[in-house]
Parts: sequence; structure tokens; C-alpha cells
Amino acid sequence: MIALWVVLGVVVVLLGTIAVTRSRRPPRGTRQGPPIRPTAPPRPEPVEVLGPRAAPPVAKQPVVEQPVSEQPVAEATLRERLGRARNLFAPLRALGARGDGAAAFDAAEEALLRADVGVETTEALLSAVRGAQAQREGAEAVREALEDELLAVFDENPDRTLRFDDDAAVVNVWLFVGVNGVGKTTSIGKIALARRHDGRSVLLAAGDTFRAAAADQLQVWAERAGTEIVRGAEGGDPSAVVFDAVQRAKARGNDLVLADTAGRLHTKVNLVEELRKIRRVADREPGRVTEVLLVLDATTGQNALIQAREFTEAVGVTGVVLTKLDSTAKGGVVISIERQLGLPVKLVGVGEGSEDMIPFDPEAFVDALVGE
Ligand SMILES: Nc1nc2c(ncn2[C@@H]2O[C@H](COP(=O)(O)OP(=O)(O)OP(=O)(O)O)[C@@H](O)[C@H]2O)c(=O)[nH]1
Ligand SMILES: [Mg+2]
Repeated sequence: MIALWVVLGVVVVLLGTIAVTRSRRPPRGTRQGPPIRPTAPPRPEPVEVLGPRAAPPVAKQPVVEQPVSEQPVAEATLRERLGRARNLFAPLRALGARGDGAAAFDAAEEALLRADVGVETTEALLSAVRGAQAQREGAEAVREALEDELLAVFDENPDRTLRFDDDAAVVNVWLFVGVNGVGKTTSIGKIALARRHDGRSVLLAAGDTFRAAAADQLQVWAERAGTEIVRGAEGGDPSAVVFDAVQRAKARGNDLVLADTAGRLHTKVNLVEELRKIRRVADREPGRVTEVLLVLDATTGQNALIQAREFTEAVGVTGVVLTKLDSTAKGGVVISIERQLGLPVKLVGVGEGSEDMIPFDPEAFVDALVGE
């Protein structure tokens, strides 16, 4: 009997100990976790920093089922896409209707220079604004006069249409030239999609034989756009690829060949000679080069102007495709390209999506940049 009581007592003591130990344990889930550090509040993005940075979040556009020419990015969206450059003009806008004219000139000058419009074009623009004596009427008048002067620059190159020969016997060739990494291949892909939506029958020519990956990249776009592609061997003659592409286009009834080219060669002389040869060969019947589109990367700012000069001298450029306007505050370079080189910017890239290539609309651009 005594032994039974002893056993019962031991059991009761054991159960009690277990209950106490359990109650002292921290709640599940926090026992072995790392110490919790206070999270820092999110810092607001600085908006006026120049130089290459990650792209700002942009509202995703719905997939375009219409020709690009009929579906321009809405004005509000263009303002978003050009947000970095637009922010540079915020101090000018902030001066408002009652702002001081002289302060507006300073704000305009700083914004234009930081947008990489370039010293020469900035001075010319501001002296034209001064000529209108807008500063006497205050900051708002300066901003409006600047808008007018910017539009006047773009009015000098009124023809921004992409040239196309409708003669059924002709295979149109659009050559894409530019230094490496500016966005040639991506632009061809976007344009192929848009032209297909436009009802054109497109064929892609992988004229960048400098590296195999270039043709692979174009092939992905060809599949996306549902177009044929002609490619050659790595290191092969790019003009032979373009020649074959024109022949194939003729045989298949395609009316437009979009030809990619290499952005880099061992020497600049080689590159220039190669481009000239491609152009000559592409122009042989039934081919006809109706556009030589120079692709420029807006993030390079004034360097784009130097490239434009060199390519224009080398191969003759009929228009500019300015890419990556969404990724930079330096989009102002478009103004000096137009003013100093007289080259029309025909298309602009405002994102990496297949629909993010739009016709350049000066009014929408100036409004997105400087508009109230
Ligand atoms: N944000 C942004 N990125 C772009 C735009 N256009 C092109 N890119 C990106 O720029 C990079 C280079 O584009 P590519 O088309 O490969 O350039 P490329 O001129 O063909 O380059 P190479 O073949 O090396 O000479 C890619 O990551 C593209 O996605 C644009 O309008 N906006
Ligand atoms: Mg490429």
C-alpha cells in the first residue's frame, strides 16, 4: 500500500514538472528565429540623380493588337516614361504663374543642361526665349516660351514618316545601324511586330554575324512577331545575309526586310566599310534601301550626338530611333540631334516590352518634358 502511494506521488510530481516547463517555453515559431531588427522606413527615390540607374517602375501597357502608329503611348503614360527628364523641369514648373522671370531662366538653364540638351543648344534655346522677352512676364511665360522654342526645333524636321516604296516589284530594306548595346535588335523586334500588325509582310535579316548570339536573339523576336528570318554563319559576310534575305523576301512576297547589323568590329574603318557594302548590296534590285535607321541610346546623352555624326558621314542616315528614354534623364539629347544634325527622330523606345516603341511625337514629347 505504502509503495502504491509512493508511486502515485512520483507520477504527480513528474506531471507537475512537465506542465511548468511547457508553460515557460516561448510561443511556437519564435523560439529559434533570428533576432528581429527594426526595419528602416522605405526611403523616397531621389528623382534628380543623373547617370545610369535602374528604371523606375512603370505602369504596364496592355498588349497592343493594333499598329504602333495607331496606338501611341497615352500622354499620361509618356509623362511617366519620361519621368526622369520631366523631373528636371519641376523647379521651373514650381515657380508658377507668379514666379520671377530671372529665376525661371536659371531653372530652365539648369534643367536643359542636366537633361543633356548640350551647351550649344541650351544657349540657343534660351537666347530665343530671351528674344521673346518672356522674362518680363514672369516664370510661366518663360516656361511657355521654352515650349514654343522646343517645338520650333522639331518643326525644322517635319517629315518623320518611315519611308516605304509601295511598288510591288520592290523589296523595301530598312537597315538598322548603331554601336553595340544601343538596342538595334530589340528595336527591330518591336518594329517587326508593329509592321505585322500594320499588315506588312516582314522578313528579318540577321546581318550581325559578328557573334552567334545576335542571330539567336533576333530569332526569338522573329518567332514572337511571326516572321521569317534569314541568318548566316557566325563570322560570315553580313552583306551576303542581307542579299539572301532580299532574294527570299522576293520569292515569298514579303515587302519589307528589317536588317540587323553588328555594332562592333575590330576597327571603326572595318565597321564603316562593312556597312557601306551591306547598303550597296541591299540596294540591288529588287531590293531598295528606303530607311537607314540609326539607333541611339538616350542614356548616353551627348555621346549619342557624336555617334550620330559619325554614322551619318559613313553611311547616310535617314532617321533616328532613340531608345531607353524611360531609363534616363538625358533624353534632352533628342533636341540637339534634331537641331545640330537636322536628323529626324522617327521612333522612340520607352521600355523593354514589345509594345514600347512609339512614333516620335514632338508635341507629346515637349509636353511630357516641360508641360504643366
Ligand atoms: N529600358 C529600355 N531598355 C531597352 C530599350 N531598347 C532596348 N533596351 C535594352 O537594351 C539592351 C540592349 O539591346 P539590344 O537590342 O541587344 O542592343 P543591340 O544594339 O542589338 O546590341 P548589340 O547586338 O550588342 O550591338 C537590352 O537589354 C534591351 O532590352 C528601351 O527602349 N528601354
Ligand atoms: Mg544586336
